[in-house]
Amino acid sequence: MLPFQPISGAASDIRSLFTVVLIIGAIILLLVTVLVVYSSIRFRARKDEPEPRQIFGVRRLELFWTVSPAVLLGGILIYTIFTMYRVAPNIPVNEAPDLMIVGHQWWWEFRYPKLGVVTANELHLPKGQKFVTEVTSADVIHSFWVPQLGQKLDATPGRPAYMYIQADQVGTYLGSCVEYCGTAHAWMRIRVIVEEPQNFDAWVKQQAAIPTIPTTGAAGAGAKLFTELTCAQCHTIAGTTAKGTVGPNLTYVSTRETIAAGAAENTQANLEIWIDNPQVIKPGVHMPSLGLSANQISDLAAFLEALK
Ligand code: HEC
Ligand SMILES: [Cu+2]
Repeated sequence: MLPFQPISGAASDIRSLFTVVLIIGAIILLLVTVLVVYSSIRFRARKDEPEPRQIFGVRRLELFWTVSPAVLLGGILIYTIFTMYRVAPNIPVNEAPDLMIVGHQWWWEFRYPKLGVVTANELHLPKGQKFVTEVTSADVIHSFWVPQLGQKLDATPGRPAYMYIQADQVGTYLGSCVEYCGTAHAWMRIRVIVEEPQNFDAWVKQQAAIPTIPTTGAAGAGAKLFTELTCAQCHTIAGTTAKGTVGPNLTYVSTRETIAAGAAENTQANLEIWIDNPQVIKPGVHMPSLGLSANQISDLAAFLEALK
């Protein structure tokens, strides 16, 4: 189970707290169950037996079952508070964020302001580096949670929240929006790709560069269509006149494994289905179907495919 396979200090602290509370809870449940079963058999009413002696209160016992839960809960409280400080330490106000996460209906925008990279739905992180992260929303309340990374944080419009994100193990980890935010909430997935620092640097270098925009063939025709049609009103592609910010930045869309926040694999066929009618892949989605011809669709898909 994912929460039991932490890839960060914060996630393992959460796991330890959870495990301790779970074990204590299980022991108490067992104890109470055994006592209830034992008492109901041992002290059951038997035929022809007179009414047993009535007992009204035993001070020692009452003291025991009042004080011991109080002590136990007090201990758990202290342990929880310490864990909270370790998992979510205060971030100095003058620390500028390394990463800005913006929730949108129904996708995630990831900005790296210090690196000049903007991407969507797939978060790249260098192994072992601590990122000051700002989480906010462009519309309604969302919530960012990747169980193996640790802390969950709400994305609230107009009220940025902050946390540290650090991943200590290379690999791909999944998360999702965990605050119901409308029709396609279930398809607001997060894919975290943790890489060795040098691979992350190479990714940044590639993502921050202006792509070569094709001018010939199907891809060239697609590039022209993209800026002429309303696509450009909602999407940004560096190196073109497309500067929209309603939808995900598509500058290097082909380097992503999935499209539409995990709703489909990123293949040419799926891109074509998506451009034709996004509702087929992700019902409710805020991207219109433009009623394009098959040729226009395949040119656009060829263009987007070329962006890598
Ligand atoms: C009214 C705004 C709007 C217009 C116009 C628009 N899109 Fe989108 N597009 C969006 C939104 C919003 C999303 C994110 C949908 C989601 O995942 O929930 C999106 C997602 C996408 C994606 C998937 C990106 C990813 O990383 O998951 C592609 C590809 C795409 N659009 C291509 C196009 C093309 C090509 C056109 C023009 C034919 C176009 N869009 C027109 C709003 C728009
Ligand atoms: Cu949601």
